[in-house]
Amino acid sequence: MPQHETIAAIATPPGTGGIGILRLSGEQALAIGESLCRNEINPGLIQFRRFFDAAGQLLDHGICLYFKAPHSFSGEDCVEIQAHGGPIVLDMLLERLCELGARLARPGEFSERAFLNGKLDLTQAEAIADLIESGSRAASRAAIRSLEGRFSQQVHSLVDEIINLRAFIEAALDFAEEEIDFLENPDISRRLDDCQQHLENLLTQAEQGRTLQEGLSVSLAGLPNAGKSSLLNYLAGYEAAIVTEIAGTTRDVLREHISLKGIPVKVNDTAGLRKSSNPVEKEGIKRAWETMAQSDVIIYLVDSSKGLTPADQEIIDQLGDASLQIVFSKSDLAPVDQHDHSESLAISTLTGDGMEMLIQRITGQVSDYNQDNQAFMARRRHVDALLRAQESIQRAMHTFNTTRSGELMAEDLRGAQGYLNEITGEFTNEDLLGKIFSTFCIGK
Ligand SMILES: Nc1nc2c(ncn2[C@@H]2O[C@H](COP(=O)(O)OP(=O)(O)OP(=O)(O)O)[C@@H](O)[C@H]2O)c(=O)[nH]1
Ligand SMILES: [Mg+2]
Repeated sequence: MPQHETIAAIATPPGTGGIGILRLSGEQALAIGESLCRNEINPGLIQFRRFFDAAGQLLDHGICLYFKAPHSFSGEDCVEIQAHGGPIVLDMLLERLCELGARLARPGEFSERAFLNGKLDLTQAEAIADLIESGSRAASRAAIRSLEGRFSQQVHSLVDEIINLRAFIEAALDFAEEEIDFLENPDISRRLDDCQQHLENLLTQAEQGRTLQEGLSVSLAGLPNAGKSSLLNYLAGYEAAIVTEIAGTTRDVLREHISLKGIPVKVNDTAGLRKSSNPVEKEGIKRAWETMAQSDVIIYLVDSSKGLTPADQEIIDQLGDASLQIVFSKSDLAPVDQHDHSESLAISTLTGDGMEMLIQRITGQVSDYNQDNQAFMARRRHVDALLRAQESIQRAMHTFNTTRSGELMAEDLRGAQGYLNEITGEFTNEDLLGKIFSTFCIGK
């Protein structure tokens, strides 16, 4: 990785604003910044400077900050130039920085350098992007906790636990004759159990963090005319979907990103489920099933005025999953106590009846967790790595309970450790880094 190049970017978003910020990072940052100003820039000071083009013509004036390595975001020499926030003036300044020897930064390159220089680990770098892009307050709070290192600390303490256990088992291998005695030690079983338990807790938290990052995916399902599109519109707060009294109105899956109690939620309105010979409707129903299969929560709407019909029951049986919530719609048309499904909820998009409760149920798990100030941001990649680590620990436990081969156990523990290290980035390849940082914004 040629880190000797000095990179430059406009760090503020495109468009006009009071202030626009340019950043430089690398060995030549100070020299380039000083050439732009035709003046000194000193560390630890906020200095007013004029910015000039190659011909010595004034382009703008503003403030310069110099962060001397390693005391900067990227760990390299960094100069920050605060100019006026117009796209043309910022472009001219950036062009001048490039004439002076900087090259345009790739997306996320400042963060990538911060990672490579050990200023941040990988989860923290990812948390910066997640904080910038967070779609809700809960997500934003979780991201800052990850950035502060809460997730990484837990991963590190789990890695330490595994390293200690590995050291114990590998010591037994070094004294092959005594291996049996060592491995008879009940302490190993207890420590494997502890690892497994801690890993499981971390996995639950990471799943929650992933939900906050990606948004909870909720599908609205039911027979035609059950009131799915009306519910989508109610939750979205505008007429996102067409609502008519004609059964089979919705065909395509409609997706709305909303925030419920500070939790990002993706609501999918789907085609009413029924047997149909219309090819368009058939395709819609196929997509409805696919969407349901991929969602975290399915809200199955039953029209209160019709009650739970055999057709409903057939679909519910087919869905048969814990993430299913049965909700009686149009409660204004039929009193709630007409049906004896005590656990189900009754709502009306007309009167707003039951809506607060429904929102509570949708967000319940995630928000309870978030209220304890426990949640941290996590991504699918982290969850996958934790799952692989869990498999390895389970294999080690199985070996302990069966053949008790120290070598196999040590191998699986080494595997688990590797997967956990992938999360924080101690153990990564360039492809993964490229993939992660390329999704960042330019200037970060
Ligand atoms: N009284 C009453 N009518 C409702 C309520 N919700 C929906 N409706 C009516 O029920 C009919 C069907 O509503 P939709 O929201 O289009 O139902 P859907 O489940 O999306 O139907 P499809 O797209 O055909 O599957 C419309 O005439 C709505 O006005 C409600 O809470 N109360
Ligand atoms: Mg509809």
